Amino acid sequence: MTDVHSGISVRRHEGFVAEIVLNRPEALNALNTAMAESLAVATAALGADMTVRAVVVSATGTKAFCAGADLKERNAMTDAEILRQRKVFRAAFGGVLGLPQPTVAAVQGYALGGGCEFAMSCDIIVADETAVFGLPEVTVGLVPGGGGTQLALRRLGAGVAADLVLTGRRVAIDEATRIGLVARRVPAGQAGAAALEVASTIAANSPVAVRAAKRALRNGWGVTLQPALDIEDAAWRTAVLSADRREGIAAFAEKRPPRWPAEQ
Ligand code: CO8
Repeated sequence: MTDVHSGISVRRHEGFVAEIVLNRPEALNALNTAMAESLAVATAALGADMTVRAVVVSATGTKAFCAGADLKERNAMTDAEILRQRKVFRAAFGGVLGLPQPTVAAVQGYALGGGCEFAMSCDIIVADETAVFGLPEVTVGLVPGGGGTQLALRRLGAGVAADLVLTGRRVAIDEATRIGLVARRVPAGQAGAAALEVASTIAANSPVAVRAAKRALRNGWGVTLQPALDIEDAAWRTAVLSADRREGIAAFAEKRPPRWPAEQ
């Protein structure tokens, strides 16, 4: 099943996986206001849907995952219009970042500016050998505003983040993998399939445990060790007291695959 919105589509796959597809290949999937509105609406719906256990963010075309904000649209905008657009963009980036389900980006070609920020808003980045990442905002008089400075800082460390954000240079797949931006590198043309496979693996796990684990990973970011361990403890308690834990351990003991209570 596919829902089509302006500039994006949302597909439902077997096994509790949904896929958001950036769908403006003629502009290298550059993000315009209509697409951002669609993303905000789509992510709100997916986030509330308990039948979705993992979300892939992918893009149409081979040349680009997303070339960032639509600079042509912005070129014609007044300052007031850009500030109005900002709210919509924040809702779109915040929508992806805030999904309670694990998210997997499938990157091929350029992931620049907002495109790189979209990828970094996902929990796991799968990229093929054609992938090129970069935060070139300072080269066009901007600062990354889709979470880029803060996500790069947290994902990659202060030194690497400063290098990428302040130079605006592009990073090809070898370096992107080495600095830990890309979790899984796959041959050209296979990012989408590989990301769906990762999402399916996640979606087959305990839904309660996966969501709690994601909360621990996210909420512990940037927190000092002791309070971070308390965040982990809260997630552990959620899982251990759940029907999923009883079923998971019973299935292990009985040497059979688990049937999570939500599926029964
Ligand atoms: N916006 C609009 N159109 C674009 C964009 C873009 N960002 N990027 C590419 N396109 C269009 C081109 O204009 C071209 O269209 P046309 O044929 O009609 O002229 C088509 O896509 C193909 O692009 P190119 O001909 O340029 O293809 P090349 O292979 O020569 O180059 C590049 C590909 C390197 C990706 C090049 O297009 C490029 O540098 N694009 C701009 C990349 C960039 O600077 N992105 C950062 C933008 S700033 C940003 O993203 C801030 C995000 C803030 C988010 C805030 C949230 C709150």
